[in-house]
Amino acid sequence: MSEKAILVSLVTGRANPYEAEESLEELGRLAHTAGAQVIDIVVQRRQRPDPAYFIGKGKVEELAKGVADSGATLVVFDHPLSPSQAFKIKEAAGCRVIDRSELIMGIFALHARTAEARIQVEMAQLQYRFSRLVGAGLQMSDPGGGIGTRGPGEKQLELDRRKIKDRISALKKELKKVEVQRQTQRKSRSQIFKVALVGYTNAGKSTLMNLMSKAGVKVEDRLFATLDATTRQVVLASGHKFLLTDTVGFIRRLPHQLVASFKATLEEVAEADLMLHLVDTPHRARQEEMDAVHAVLKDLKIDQPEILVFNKIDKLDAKTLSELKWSHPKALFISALEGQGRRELEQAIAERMTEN
Ligand SMILES: Nc1nc2c(ncn2[C@@H]2O[C@H](COP(=O)(O)OP(=O)(O)OP(=O)(O)O)[C@@H](O)[C@H]2O)c(=O)[nH]1
Ligand SMILES: [Mg+2]
Repeated sequence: MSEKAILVSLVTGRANPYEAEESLEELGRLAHTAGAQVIDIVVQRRQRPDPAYFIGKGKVEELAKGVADSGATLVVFDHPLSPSQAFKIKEAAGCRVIDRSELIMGIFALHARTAEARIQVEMAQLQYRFSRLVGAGLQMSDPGGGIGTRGPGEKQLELDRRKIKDRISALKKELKKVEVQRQTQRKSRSQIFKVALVGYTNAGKSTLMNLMSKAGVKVEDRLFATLDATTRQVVLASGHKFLLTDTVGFIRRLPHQLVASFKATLEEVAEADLMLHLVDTPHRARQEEMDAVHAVLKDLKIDQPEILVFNKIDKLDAKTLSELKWSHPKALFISALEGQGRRELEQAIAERMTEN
C-alpha cells in the first residue's frame, strides 16, 4: 500500500510565486517517484515563516484536520524545517512530517544499487539526522527551556549521537575501500578521451547514453532514475574512440549532504575531458534547470569544457527551436529518443578529441 501524502508550500512576501509553484510541482513528482500518492496540496501565504509552526499555528491546525479527515500518512514540506518546527508540526498533525531534502534522500536510498551509492546515501541521511539532533540538543539546553528539559531525554540524545557518529565513521572507512578500487579502475583508462553526460534529472542523459553506446541503462519518466555512474566505450564511424559516462541528475536545492557525498560518483565528471550538458528543452522551467546544473557544478568545483545540448527537440515547435538556435549559436540540438542531431553531436565530440 502506498503512502498518502499531503504537500505543503509556503509563499513568503519576497518569494517569486512562479518559482514556488514550479518547485511545488516538482515536489509532487518527487513524492510520486518515492512511491507516495499525493492526496492534497496546501499552500500558505505569509509575509515570513512563523518561527514556531512555519506556516502558522492556525494553518497547522487546519493541516491536522486535513490529515485526520483524509487518512494521510505523510506530510511533505517543500522547505527545510528547523528541528523544533518539524517536531511541533508532527505532534499536531499526528503523522510523519518530512521536508524536501529528506524526500530526495529517501528516493536516493530507494534507487541506490551499487555498494558505493548505498554507502553514500546512508551517510547523507545520517549526517542530516545528526545535524537535526544537534539542533534539538541546542534547543533542550536553551536556558529558556526550564526545569525538566534535561535528564533522561538528554542522555538518550547523547546515545543517539554517539551511535550515529560511530556508524558514519564505519561508513567512511568502507567508502575509502570502494574508492581505492574505483581509482585503480580509473587509472587503467586514464589515457582515453572521456565524455561525461550531465544535466537536470529527467533531461534524457540515459536515453542518449543508450543511443550512443547500447549500454541498456534504465530510462524512466521519473526523477532520479539513475544514481550510479555507468561508463561505456563508444566507437564512432570515423574511428574515434572515447568513454561515455552517464551520471546522476541534478535538482534545485539538492540537499548539500547529498552533494558532498556524491562527490565520489561525480569525480568521473571532474576528470572528464568534455561535459555534454543535456537540457530538457520543452520543459517550462528550462532556464532554471540549466542554472541549477551550473550552480551544483560550481559547488563541486567542476569546471570542465562543456557543450550545451538541447534535447527532446522532437517535442519542440519550429519557432522555439529557431529562437533557441539563434540565442545559443554554439549549442547542439538533438532528440536522444528519435536520433535527430546525432551526427552533429558525434562530429562535435570528434572535433574536441582532435583538438585535444
Ligand atoms: N520526446 C522525447 N523524450 C525523451 C527524449 N530523451 C529522453 N526522453 C524521455 O525523457 C524521460 C527521461 O529520460 P532519461 O534518459 O531517463 O533521463 P535522465 O536524464 O537519465 O534522468 P535521471 O536518470 O532521472 O537523471 C524518459 O521518459 C525518456 O523517454 C527525447 O529526445 N525526446
Ligand atoms: Mg538517467
